[in-house]
Amino acid sequence: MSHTNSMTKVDRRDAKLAMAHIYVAFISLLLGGLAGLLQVFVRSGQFTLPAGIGYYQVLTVHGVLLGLILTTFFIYGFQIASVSRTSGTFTASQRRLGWIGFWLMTIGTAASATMVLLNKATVLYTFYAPLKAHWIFYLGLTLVVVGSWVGGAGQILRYVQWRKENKGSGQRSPLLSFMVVVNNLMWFVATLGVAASVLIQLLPWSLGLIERVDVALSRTLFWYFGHALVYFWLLPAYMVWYVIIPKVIGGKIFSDSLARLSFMLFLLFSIPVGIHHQLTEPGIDGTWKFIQVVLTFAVIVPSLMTAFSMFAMFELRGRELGGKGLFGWFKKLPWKDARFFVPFIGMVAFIPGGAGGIVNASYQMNQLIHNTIWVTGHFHLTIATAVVLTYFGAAFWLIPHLTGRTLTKSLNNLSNFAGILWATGMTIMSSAMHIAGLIGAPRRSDYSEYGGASQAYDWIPYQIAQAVGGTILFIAILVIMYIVVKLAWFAPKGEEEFPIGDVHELSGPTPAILENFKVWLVILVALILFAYTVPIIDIISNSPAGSKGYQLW
Ligand code: HAS
Ligand code: CU
Repeated sequence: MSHTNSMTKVDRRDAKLAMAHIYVAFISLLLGGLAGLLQVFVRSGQFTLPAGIGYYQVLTVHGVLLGLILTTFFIYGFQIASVSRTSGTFTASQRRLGWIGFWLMTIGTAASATMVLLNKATVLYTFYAPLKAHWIFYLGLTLVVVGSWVGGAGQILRYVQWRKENKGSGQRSPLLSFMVVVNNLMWFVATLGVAASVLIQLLPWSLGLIERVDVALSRTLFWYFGHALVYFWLLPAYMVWYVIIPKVIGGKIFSDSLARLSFMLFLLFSIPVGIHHQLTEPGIDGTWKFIQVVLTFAVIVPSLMTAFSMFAMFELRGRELGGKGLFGWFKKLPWKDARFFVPFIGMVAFIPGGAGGIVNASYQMNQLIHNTIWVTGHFHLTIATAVVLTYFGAAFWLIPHLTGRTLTKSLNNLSNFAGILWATGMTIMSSAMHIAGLIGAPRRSDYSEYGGASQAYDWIPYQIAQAVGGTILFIAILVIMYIVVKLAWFAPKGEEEFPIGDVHELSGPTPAILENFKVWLVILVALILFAYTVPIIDIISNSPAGSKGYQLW
C-alpha cells in the first residue's frame, strides 16, 4: 500500500475544516456531560433541579448533545482528516461542500438546542410522535441532516476522484477512505427514514398544517434510521481499531479483505433491523418482528469478525515481540501508549456491551429489559464507552496532528488516567443500571417513590451507585477537556503522526467485488424492501386516526 507512506503532512485547509467539527464535538461533550451529571443527581433522590428546570428537559439536552451532536461532528472531523490523509487533499469544491455542511449542521444544532433550552422541545433524543416539539426544533434537526449529506458528499467525491485517478492501476482503494464511504452511504440511506418522518409528519404537524400523525409510522421511520445510527457511531471506532491501532502497536492489519467484508456486511444489515427496537409494540406483526430479529443476528457477525481480527492482530504482534505461551503476547502490547490503551478499554467494554445487545435482540428476552434502565446500561457500554473512548483515544493524536502540535509524555499519561477514570465510573454506573433494570427500574424516568411501592425502594441503592459512577465520569470529562484544550492551543509545536497500518503479508489479495458498491447497494435495497414493505403497509392501512400530540412538560 504505497499511498500510506506519502502524504504524512496534512493540508492546512483540510485540517481547519476537520478541527471546526472537532471543536463543536467537544463543546457538546462538556455541556452534555453536565446534563448527565444533573440527571444522576436527580435520580439519587437527594437533589432537585433549580429554577423550574425539568428532568426531561435535561435528559433531552443530554441525549441530543451526546448522542446526536458530539457523535456526528466528531465523526465528520475524523472522516475528513482520514480521507484527506489516505486519498489526498480535498479540491476546493470538495472542501466547500465540507464547509457548507459544517455550517448547516452548526446552525441547525444551535436552532434545535435553543428550543430545548426554552423548554419548547422536551421530546428526548428520539423525538418521535406523539410528543410534539416546536417546529424550529424539527427544522434545526433537518438542517443537521441535510448538512451531513452535503458534507458527506464532499468526502465521497474525494474518494471517487482517487478511484478515477488510479483506474487500471490494479490497486485497491485506500482502506480508511473506503470505510468512510461505506459509513456515509449507510448514513444516507438511513437518514431517508428520519427525513421522511420529519418532512411528511412532524414538521407539518408542529406547524399546524395537519392535525394528526400516525404514531406507529413515526416510530417505525425513526427506528429504520435509529438502529443504523448506532452503527454510524460504531464504524468510525472500527476504523480506528482496524487501521490505526495496528500501526500504533507496531503491528499489521490482520486482513484487508476481512475488514472490507465486515464493513459491507454492516452496510447490508444495519438498516433492515430497526424493528428490534419495537418488539413490544402493537401494530407490527410477530412474523415481521421475528424476521428482523433474525436479520439483527446477522448484523452481529461483522462484530464477531472484528473481535476475531483484533485478537489475531494483537497476538501476531505480541508474539513478534517475543511473547511466549498461550497469553504471553498480551503483556507485550504497548500499555503505556494512550493511543492504544484508551481505545483498548473501549474494546473490552464492547464485550459485555455487545453481549447485552444480543440479550436485547433475543425477541422474548426483550420483554424483560425493554424500557428498563438496563437499556441505558447497554448503550452506556456501547456508545458511551466502546465508541467514545475510541474517539478520545483518536482525538489525542488527531488534534495535535491537525494543529501542528504534539502529544507530550505528560499529556499521554494524563490521557491514560482519564481512560481509567472513565472505566471506573462507567463500570459502577452501568453495572448498577443493568441490575436495577433487571429488577424493573424504568429508564427515562424522573425520581419517584411510586407511591411507596416496595419494589421502588429496591432500586434506590442502585440509583445512588449511578450517581457515584456518573460523578466519576464527569470528572473524567473535565480531565479530557483539559487535555483537548492543551492539544489544540498549548502543547509544544511539532509533528504528530496520523498512524495508518500496513496490511499483513499473510493477508491475500482483496477480491475486487468488495469494492463494487453497486452490487452491495442493490442487495441493501432488496433487503430493506423485504424487511419493511409489509410492516409499513400494515401500519398505514390499519392504524387508528393518529395523535394530535402531547406536551407533557
Ligand atoms: Fe444496541 C438498544 C441490540 C450494539 C446503542 N442500543 C440500544 C440503544 C442504543 C444502542 C443507544 O435488539 C437505545 C435506543 C433507545 O434509546 O431506545 N445493540 C444490539 C445488538 C448489538 C448492539 C444486537 N447498540 C449497539 C452499539 C451501539 C448500541 C454498537 C452504539 C454504538 N440495542 C439492541 C436492541 C436494543 C438496543 C435490541 C433495543 C432494546 C429495547 O428494548 O429498547 C450488536 O451490534 C452487538 C454486537 C457486538 C458484539 C461484541 C464484539 C466485541 C468486540 C470487542 C473485541 C474485544 C477485544 C479486546 C479484541 C458481539 C468487537 C480483547 C481484550 C480482552 C482483555 C478480552
Ligand atoms: Cu438497534
